[in-house]
Amino acid sequence: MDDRTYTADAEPGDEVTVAGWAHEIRDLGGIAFLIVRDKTGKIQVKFAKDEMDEDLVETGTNVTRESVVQVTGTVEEEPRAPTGVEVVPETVEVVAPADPELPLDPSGKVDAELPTRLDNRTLDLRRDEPKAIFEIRATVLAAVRDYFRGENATEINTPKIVATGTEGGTELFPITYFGQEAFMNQSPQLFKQLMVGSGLERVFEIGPIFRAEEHNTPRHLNEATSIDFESAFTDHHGAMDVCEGALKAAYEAVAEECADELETLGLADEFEVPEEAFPRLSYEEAIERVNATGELDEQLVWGDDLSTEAEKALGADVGGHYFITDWPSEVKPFYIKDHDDDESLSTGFDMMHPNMELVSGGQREHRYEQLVEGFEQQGLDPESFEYYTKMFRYGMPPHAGFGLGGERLIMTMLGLDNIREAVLFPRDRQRLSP
Ligand code: ATP
Ligand code: AMO
Repeated sequence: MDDRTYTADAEPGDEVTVAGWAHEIRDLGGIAFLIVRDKTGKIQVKFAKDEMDEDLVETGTNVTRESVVQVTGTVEEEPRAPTGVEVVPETVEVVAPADPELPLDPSGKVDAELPTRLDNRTLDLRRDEPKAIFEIRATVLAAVRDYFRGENATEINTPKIVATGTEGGTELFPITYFGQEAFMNQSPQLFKQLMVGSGLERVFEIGPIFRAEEHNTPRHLNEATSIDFESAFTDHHGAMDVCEGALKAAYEAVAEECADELETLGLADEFEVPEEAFPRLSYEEAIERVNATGELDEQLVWGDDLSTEAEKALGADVGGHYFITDWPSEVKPFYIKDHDDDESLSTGFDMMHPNMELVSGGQREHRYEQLVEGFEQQGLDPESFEYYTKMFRYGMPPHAGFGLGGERLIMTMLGLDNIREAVLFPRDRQRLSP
């Protein structure tokens, strides 16, 4: 099967072997068509009943939909065929027959609810739209990886089974590890920081994060893909520059390489690469602006986190991607550095899409004493983080970085209603398999 021809490459006059799925069988009496679908598209196979071997016609027209078939034959021009060409078959082989009853219709003629689609992802991804989402996702990840490499960052992989959490204790998944308490990692945060103090200096990781989220929502997953970046000798401004660059590189790659997929998703006309610099609003400006919209029942006061409603109101007001900088220190984690001239203000930032938060980041506390003090202030036991803090005693440079939610990036880029559309096999409260 290795020398098979993809349907998209079949040219008139070619002798081909095409392999794929029986997408549709149309019997018009004297003539019947089998539509074979593969990764690249579809091709019509023609059975002229009076002119062809009976067994061949029998096999080609009685195959059940979605069976795997392999057809050899000659490609001929045929203006009435959907792609302008068709295969006149010499052999048809049913390689793997499909049950006549399918749990979901890959032709898309019968709609299926998301849970049914997720239960049958293999069949679901035989449809053009879901397939397009994952082709775009792959393009985005490749573009971001290339962008970071262009920024002289080294790709790393850090442990997902860990001894301590970093992003808040209630969101941890506990596991047992040879009789010891352990957790699924919520973020590569501490490991990526440890690596900026190594000879690598500038690192990135694209990998899973695990969060026992309190809410079951259209934008939270219990296993998500985090795009993390961390660099020595930079501050939060430098991290925001790289963050903005990575996001724009992802959009540019999709615009350049995924025209067909965008067309499939009905986005060909509306897809826009963000060109302008993203506004950087301080937290203070952000809450003033939210309050000025008049959209909230209760005015925000200094120290409040932005609720979902507040994020929506501000997003609508700004109208594109933007940063919120200089958050109150108390709402940011221990590893975020405060401003030197005002300890109540942190260097933490978020990058927002008008509909939701995509990124958190900031400059990190690299000074040992202040770091340990920060643990104590947040009620964390510095001793259980000793593997991390002690490296701050051996020359830890100033550094900054961010974490970008991969699925939220795809979701906002493509206007998906549910983040689960951007994951092959989502993990949520109701879903542990497939
Ligand atoms: P963080 O980066 O702060 O850890 P996040 O990205 O998981 O958080 P968001 O998705 O931006 O958080 O959520 C913003 C706010 O909306 C949070 O305060 C969160 O608790 C709240 N929130 C999210 N989903 C719901 C929900 N279904 N019902 C009520 N509040 C929600
Ligand atoms: P934070 O917790 O804000 O920051 O996570 C960073 C980004 O990851 C995405 N994200 C999620 N996406 C889907 N489902 C979830 N449950 C989920 N949780 C997070 C969001 C979010 O903005 N260590 C810091 C990053 C840093 O400072 O470098 C962190 O994890 O898009």
